[in-house]
Amino acid sequence: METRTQERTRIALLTGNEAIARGAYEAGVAVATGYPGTPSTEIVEYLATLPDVYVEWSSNEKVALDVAMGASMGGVRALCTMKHVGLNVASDTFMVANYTGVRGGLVVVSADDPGMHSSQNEQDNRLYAKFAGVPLLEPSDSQEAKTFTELAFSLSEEFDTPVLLRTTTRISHTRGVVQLGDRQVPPRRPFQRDPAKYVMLPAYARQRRPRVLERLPRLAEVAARPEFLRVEMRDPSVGVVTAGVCYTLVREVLPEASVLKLGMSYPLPLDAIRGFAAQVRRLFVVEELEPFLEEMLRAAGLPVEGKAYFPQQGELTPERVREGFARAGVLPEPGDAGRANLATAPRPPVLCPGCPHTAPFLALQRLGAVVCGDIGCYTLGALEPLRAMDACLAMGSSIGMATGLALAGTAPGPVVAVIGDSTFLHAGLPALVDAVYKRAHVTVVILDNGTTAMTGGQPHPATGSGVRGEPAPRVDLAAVCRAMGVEFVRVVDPYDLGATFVALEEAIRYPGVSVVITNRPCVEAPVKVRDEPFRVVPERCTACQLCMDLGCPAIVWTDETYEGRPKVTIRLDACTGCTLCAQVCPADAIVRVGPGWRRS
Ligand SMILES: Cc1ncc(C[n+]2csc(CCOP(=O)(O)OP(=O)(O)O)c2C)c(N)n1
Repeated sequence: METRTQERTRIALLTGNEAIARGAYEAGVAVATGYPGTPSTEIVEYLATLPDVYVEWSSNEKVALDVAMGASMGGVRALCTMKHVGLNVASDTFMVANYTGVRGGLVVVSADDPGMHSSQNEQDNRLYAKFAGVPLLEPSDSQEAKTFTELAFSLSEEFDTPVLLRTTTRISHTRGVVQLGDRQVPPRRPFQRDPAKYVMLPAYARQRRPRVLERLPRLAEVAARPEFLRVEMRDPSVGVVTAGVCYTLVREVLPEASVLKLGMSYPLPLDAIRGFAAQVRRLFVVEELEPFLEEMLRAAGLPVEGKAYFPQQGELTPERVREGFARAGVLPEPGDAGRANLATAPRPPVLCPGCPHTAPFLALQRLGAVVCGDIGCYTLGALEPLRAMDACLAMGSSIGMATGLALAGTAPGPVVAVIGDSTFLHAGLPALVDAVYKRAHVTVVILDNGTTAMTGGQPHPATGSGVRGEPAPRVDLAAVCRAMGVEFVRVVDPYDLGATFVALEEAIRYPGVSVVITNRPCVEAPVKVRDEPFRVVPERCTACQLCMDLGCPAIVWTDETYEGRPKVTIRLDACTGCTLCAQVCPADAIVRVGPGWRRS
């Protein structure tokens, strides 16, 4: 028996992401894969701090799911994590893995982002569970995040199916108390040849499809088990069916209401819900994004109310839930006093001081390029003052879009694709092959900052290190481009503005696919880059404001003027000493701070 002290240490404050990692660890997961993406990233990062688990950042989500699927076929438990849009990339595998089923338990985590805090859309991945016919678990707090992850592995093996565990930003990033347990590794089931199960030829796939359909009613019975379903009967005048983070919102806003909380939101425990509905006078569904539960309940003949009162776009908050119930006549209209004052100073995102992405955008703007961008820190190049991006869709889309735009022949300037190193390896490679094959007249700029900066600095196949910081084989981006048939490949230091400009100018003139790789480490990761900073000599500054065109947040206006225009100064605490502003200053007014200076 454990002592009290030991018991105390077996409780931890974990975010939902950490709790999922811990749940997988305790369930004996052997292989964990993923591609970074907010709000899912910390699952893999936390697992990498634990022993005895193989953990990898894969080059994209489909590869991550394929690796996890292979491990599952090999009879061990596998976890695969991604943000919601990552499941689009992995969906080709996901929509067949549901047919093949698993051998070792396979849990796919989709961390969704209602409200688009850090995403290009807010798609509701609960729909993927229904689309694929796989069970969908939705934790409401960190403890459930851990428990449901463990249960998901057992369910996966019991029902021979991948399980989709879906969180949203508030669950992923909120800390809660979690009871820890020991790691228990189930016996490894050796790989078994079984082509009828794993080779999805039409003839075999036709045999597997009925299994997807047959298991759903049995899974619906599981959804009614107490570990997943909680019925809280209180005031019978209002009954709310809900799941995930919405459960906590409902409890806060309507503490007296009766609530049916789903842990498994697909397939639904319809009998239990019918029983609940029969006991309440009005039946509501409170859910974020799509009317997923609402439509299924209405199709089951239940008189349910939902999206008529609660918005389909954005995150729900206590205020939005309160307003919805007020519109529905359940709560009084909130007066202004009841409204939270959430006004905060606007802080638009900007590239960091010294960001190596700055110079190529400045050059492309001056060259009049039409820029198809991609997703990463560098997407901020679309904003003032750089304004050097004309389109951006999804990860890896830049090169294909540029090819199409060049084919259209209507662009008012040279067509350029700009893509980060991680994004290039994620989904840029096939598009570059395609551009070469089409003989497209496009320039591809690969912004190689040696990391996946946008999501916090994860390694990728061209960084030379693995998820735990260990040395790893390093893909040579220039060699890859040449091997794909690109004849014009230049590598340039983006801190050298002149060389960057010349390389891009020549690349644009080249009559075919040209690649310019700008190579300079990110100033924040894997180590903070801080060189001696620069200062402005006020008497030399002519307020030409060319340095302001860099959009560097370390350069700020002063009250001093020259011919009526404000002069600038540099915040020494923010300057990284990248030299770009000194390079653009025509008055030589920007100089190193000089001897005697020490960074505090
Ligand atoms: C399909 C998909 N997966 C993951 C993400 C999250 N994400 C956005 S940008 C990015 C990669 C950024 O790295 P890189 O291309 O190297 O550019 P950097 O931020 O370093 O400039 C990731 C992982 C996403 N938006 N879409």
